[in-house]
Amino acid sequence: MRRAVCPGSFDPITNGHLDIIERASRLYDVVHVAVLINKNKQGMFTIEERIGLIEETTAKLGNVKVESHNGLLVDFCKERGIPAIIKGLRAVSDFDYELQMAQMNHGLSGVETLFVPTSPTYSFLSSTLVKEVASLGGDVSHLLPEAVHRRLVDRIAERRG
Ligand code: COD
Repeated sequence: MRRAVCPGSFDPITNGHLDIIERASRLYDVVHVAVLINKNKQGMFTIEERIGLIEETTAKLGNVKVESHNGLLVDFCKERGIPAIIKGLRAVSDFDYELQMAQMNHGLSGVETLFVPTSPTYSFLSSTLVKEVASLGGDVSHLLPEAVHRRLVDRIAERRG
C-alpha cells in the first residue's frame, strides 16, 4: 500500500486544497488528510466540522482518509507508516517556508516531502483570504466546494447574529 499525507489547517477546505488531494489520490493507494490542531489559532470551523467538510467533498475519490492530529506531523506519519508528505506550492513566496518545513521533517524522521504545483486557477487562493472576502460580502462561491460555501455563508451569518 503506497500512502501519503496531505496536511493542513483546512479552515475550511478550498478548491485549491481539493485539487492537490485529488491529484495525490491518483498517485497513491491511500491519501491521509491530516487536520492539524493548532491550539493558538481560533478557527472559523471546529476540527470536527473541518473533518466533516473534507469527508463530504472527498468521498467521491474513494481512497481518502481524514483524521485530526495534535502534535508533530512526523509523528502522525510514523504512527501510520506514511513515508511521504504532499504539499501544494502556490507561488515562490510559499517556497521558503515549505522548504524549511520539508527539511526539518526530513531531518526529524526521514519522511520525504513532495511538492505539487498548484493549478494556475487557484494560485492566489487561501482559506484566510476566502474567509475575509466572504465576511465582507464578496462572492467566493467559485473557490469552494458547494457544501463548504453554504456552510461558510451560514457561519458568517450566525456570527453576525
Ligand atoms: N493551491 C495548492 N495548494 C494549496 C492551496 C492552493 N490554493 N492552498 C493550500 N494549499 C496546500 C499547501 O500545501 C498547504 O501547505 C496545505 O494545502 C495546507 O494549507 P492550510 O492553509 O490549510 O494549512 P497550513 O499552511 O496552516 O498548514 C501548515 C501545517 C499544519 C501543515 C504545518 O504547520 C504543520 O505541519 N504543523 C504540524 C506541527 C509540526 O509538525 N510542526 C513542525 C513543522 S516542521
